[in-house]
Amino acid sequence: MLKQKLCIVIVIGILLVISLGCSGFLTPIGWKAQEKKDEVGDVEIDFIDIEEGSVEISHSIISCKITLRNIPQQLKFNNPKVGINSLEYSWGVEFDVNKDGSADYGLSISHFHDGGPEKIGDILSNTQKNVWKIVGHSGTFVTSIDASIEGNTIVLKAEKSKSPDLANITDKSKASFHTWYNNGGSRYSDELR
Ligand SMILES: [Ca+2]
Ligand SMILES: [Ca+2]
Repeated sequence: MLKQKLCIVIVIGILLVISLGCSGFLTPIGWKAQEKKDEVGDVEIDFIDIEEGSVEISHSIISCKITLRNIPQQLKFNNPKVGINSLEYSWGVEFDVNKDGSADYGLSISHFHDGGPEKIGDILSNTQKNVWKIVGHSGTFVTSIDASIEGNTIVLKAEKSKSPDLANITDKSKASFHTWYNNGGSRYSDELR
């Protein structure tokens, strides 16, 4: 009877060691999260005020989260006071991949005044969702991304298989978070580096 109990204890012990050992192996290689917090209330406009940013990058996906003070259900787009083709809204993450202090790629959702009439709508239906390659002050289109909104958090996801360029963005790339709003009279932005 004592031997049986001892056997059970040993078996449970072995199972525990195996399960703890395996959990380490289950973490995907190269999967490291960068998380940063920003001052709250440093920008007047709540949907521009970054509270927190995080990125998770694996060999197959780049996943970014930007938490704002508030995300309204609807916003105004194509404000007549904003110039046509001017950037009206943007929420995004930039990556410095060669660590020279300037960004090389950006994932963002943004809206440029498209010349259409002023309209009210939700952020996701009225924004383009892209990865840009940044050179100097201009960006060239790389590929499109998936975007969703969970509460006050904007989630941006890029599948690395969609462009060979995306392999350059790794868990060693330095991420910074940016927002932008131009109401035609004032420009608001927040930055978390
Ligand atoms: Ca902030
Ligand atoms: Ca750079």
